[in-house]
Amino acid sequence: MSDTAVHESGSNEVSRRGFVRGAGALLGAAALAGPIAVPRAHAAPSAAAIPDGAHVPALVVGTGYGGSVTALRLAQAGVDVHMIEMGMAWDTPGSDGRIFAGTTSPDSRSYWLRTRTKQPLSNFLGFPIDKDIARYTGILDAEDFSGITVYQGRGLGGGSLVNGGMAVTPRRENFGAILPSVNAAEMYATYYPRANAELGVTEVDRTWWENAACYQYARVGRKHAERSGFPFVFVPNVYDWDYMKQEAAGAVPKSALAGEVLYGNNYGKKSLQKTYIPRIKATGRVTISTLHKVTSVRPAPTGGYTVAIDQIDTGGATVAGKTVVADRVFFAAGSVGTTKLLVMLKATGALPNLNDEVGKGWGDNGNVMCGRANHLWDPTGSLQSSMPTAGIDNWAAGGAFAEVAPLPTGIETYASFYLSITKNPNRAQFTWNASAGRVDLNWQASWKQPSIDMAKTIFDKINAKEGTIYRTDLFGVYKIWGDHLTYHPLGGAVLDKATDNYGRLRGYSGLYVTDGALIPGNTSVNPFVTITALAERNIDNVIANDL
Ligand code: FAE
Repeated sequence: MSDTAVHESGSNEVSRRGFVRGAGALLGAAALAGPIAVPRAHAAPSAAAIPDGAHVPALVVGTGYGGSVTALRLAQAGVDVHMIEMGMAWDTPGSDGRIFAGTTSPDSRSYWLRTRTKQPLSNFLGFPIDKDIARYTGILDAEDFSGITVYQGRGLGGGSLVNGGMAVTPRRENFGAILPSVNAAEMYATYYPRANAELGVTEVDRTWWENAACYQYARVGRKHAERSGFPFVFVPNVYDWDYMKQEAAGAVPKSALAGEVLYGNNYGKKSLQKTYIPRIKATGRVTISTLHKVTSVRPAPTGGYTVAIDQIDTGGATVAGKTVVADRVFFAAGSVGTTKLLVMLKATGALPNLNDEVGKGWGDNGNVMCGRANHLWDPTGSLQSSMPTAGIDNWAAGGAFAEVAPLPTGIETYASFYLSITKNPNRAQFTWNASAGRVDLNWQASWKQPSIDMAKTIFDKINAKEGTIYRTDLFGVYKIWGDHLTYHPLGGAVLDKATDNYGRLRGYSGLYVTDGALIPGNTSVNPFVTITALAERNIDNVIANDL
């Protein structure tokens, strides 16, 4: 056996052993037992939960990016607003002293009304790592449709509670394909800068990054990208870098450096709970009802809209039904939440005048994941910050932008891991399934193939150059691609189609869409900065013309 062959098979063997240990770390002791004891976050009822029979000037459904922008600007314009959020407030520690569960030790706080975890990275060495948990209104929803699982944040702050904080403004030359009816000059001069400032977006200190142990995986990613001739780009994030430096120095409790992300960050990440939401509360004009779910919106006989709301408990059971009247309703329940509501309301006769574009134009932002097995001499580090800082940009040539992602197992895995955003052309439609009483999505599992092909334009080349191979143990038994999911649902009530060019729903005055449902399926990069900037643009127009 040649030297090289020894190294190559050695590398894989060490990797395999590493992953066995990693699986143990991820599984923890709880994997051996049944559902674990539950250090639940305390779920006090909202201090100012909306009363049955209330009449409000503006009701915002959902508290993610679109909803938070909308509530803040309406309140600043002098409008009283009520925000309705189906998830929890996430403001009170559980019995373990922490608000959020760790990534490697998921518990009931981690999943929305599931009795078993559904981890995006489901396997190690082919072994499934999911485990039983108690059913609870946890933070991450893995919502299953026939061909795809859509991950979404649940709670005050929506997706900002669970996301990786990557705050990326698309390249200007790509904007025309993302939102063709929107004035790009205005977005890049006014609304992207406004969104970035409000969200607290900054770039990592590159001098620190070059030597930080927790970004060794990213430096390996850079080396491999550059050796294959791909542009490696730093991307901004909303994490507090000074806090991360203190984590690395051991001076403060660890969050990103403890691998926290999917189930919430206890420290350091500037989610909406640290940016828009305190500003919303400071206006004194906004009340927020958590553990409240909007189930219906229909024209009220006296003008405005009758909104039906279920108040739920932490087991998901309805404890009270409320009916309120709102002069205006802003749908900000996320691409899936908003579209499901609108499709159901049109089909069941509550809002029959919505147009036929409702439900159409849904995409997965071309998400696909993969890992590569590195050589022994290319360790990616046992300490990995959960906040990505960089990506490989092959959008123009190959239709893929690959985030160099962490694999924060706490052990050396010799693996490089990537979440690619690709120019996947497929778009799905939501429809009402009357017999089942639910909204279906017609996404097909095979529609991910273009994404895989585009991601391969990067990783086949890197593997050939480095003499490395794909990991096959992360998503099943001998399965290379994480092609069963998306983190980035977009579309379903597309701007200038289901709505006018500013999010006013066609067919009804006083109804608006303000979230990711407006964006037709792809943003070429991670989406929340674009969702925020578009919401800022639209609400400016609504305040100027409708109020
Ligand atoms: P969203 O933030 O989903 O907020 C909708 C809210 O409405 C949620 O809080 C729901 O609980 C609530 N809701 C839904 N239905 C109802 C109802 N009927 N009644 C009351 N409330 C309701 O919407 N994006 C990036 O740009 N960078 C990243 O690094 C990144 N990483 C991600 C990692 C993960 C694991 C996930 C899941 C997502 C990630 N994203 C990332 C995507 C990003 O979080 C997402 O695009 C935005 O959160 C979508 O914002 P919206 O305002 O559309």
